Amino acid sequence: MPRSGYVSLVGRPNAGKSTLLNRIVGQKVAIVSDKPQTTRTRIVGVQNYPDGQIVFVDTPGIHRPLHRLNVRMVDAAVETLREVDVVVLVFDASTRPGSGDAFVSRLLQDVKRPIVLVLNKIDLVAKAKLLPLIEQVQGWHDFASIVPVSAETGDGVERLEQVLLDLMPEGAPIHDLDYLTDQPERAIVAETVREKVLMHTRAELPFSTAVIVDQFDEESRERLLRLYCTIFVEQNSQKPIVIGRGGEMIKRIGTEARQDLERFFGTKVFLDLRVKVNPDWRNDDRALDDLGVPRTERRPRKPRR
Ligand SMILES: Nc1nc2c(ncn2[C@@H]2O[C@H](COP(=O)(O)OP(=O)(O)OP(=O)(O)O)[C@@H](O)[C@H]2O)c(=O)[nH]1
Ligand SMILES: [Mg+2]
Repeated sequence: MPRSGYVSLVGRPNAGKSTLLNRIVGQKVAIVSDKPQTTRTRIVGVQNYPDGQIVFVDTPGIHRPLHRLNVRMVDAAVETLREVDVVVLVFDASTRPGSGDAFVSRLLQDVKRPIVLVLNKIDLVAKAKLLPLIEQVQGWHDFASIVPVSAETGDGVERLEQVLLDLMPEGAPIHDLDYLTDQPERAIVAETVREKVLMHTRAELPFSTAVIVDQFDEESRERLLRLYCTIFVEQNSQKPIVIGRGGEMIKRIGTEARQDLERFFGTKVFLDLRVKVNPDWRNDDRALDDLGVPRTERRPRKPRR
């Protein structure tokens, strides 16, 4: 009998969940950055095997939410815990476990499904440190398995996939064999632009940036795909940073995003970017709806003094 099922990738921001998803499905379906809180919604990526199919669900990093955006993000991650066959907890093995990890472990206490712990970024960890780390994390939970990997180099990832496949229930494939992701083309475009903004900016800007596709021009798609996007920032002072001296930064963001999109769509792309200020969009439910971040009932917590 073939096997098939759902696996969610959860963990702290920056642990490497999206890198792992991309590595497993062999394509870039989720953007990646060295800034925390990169992923803002759930992202599905499907991988087929000779003996089954796994539907992977990448999720936003679990953190203390201070804006409505972040409440929606964390809830999107937590909700998957009840909906999947196996939970993969991704831990950055190059960092020391902290209070955030304790919080995530507590969340997992109520999970009835098997939980596999992935120790990621082992390319950054000295071999001698790995065994003591494994002994330490064993105390967190009764894990179905603990698998060290490097999502970056691919080391250990095939072994992880075999472990997960063995935990999947019997069943026919959930999706057609050529189905890769649930991300609409517009989301791929907006996220690609956002990735380049994240890559080239620092401090608060990565967190206060959002991208919307104003126009996705199908008409001459075979020859030239015309895309028009707006990059939102929260403050007037952030606009010149994204535009850069003499428009240098926005040009760079545009060129890099266009190159990625041409590769993804397999066609020439014209990409028009503009920058607008939208104060406090992270707490504006309408703006969040427009951005496709799913709604939730919870309210953000007060900042800790
Ligand atoms: N050296 C090394 N770096 C890694 C590895 N996996 C991910 N990274 C890097 O870690 C950073 C975060 O990776 P992401 O995949 O965006 O992390 P994430 O868990 O999806 O983060 P959020 O979406 O913010 O929750 C990026 O700079 C990656 O290149 C790894 O195995 N080794
Ligand atoms: Mg991510």
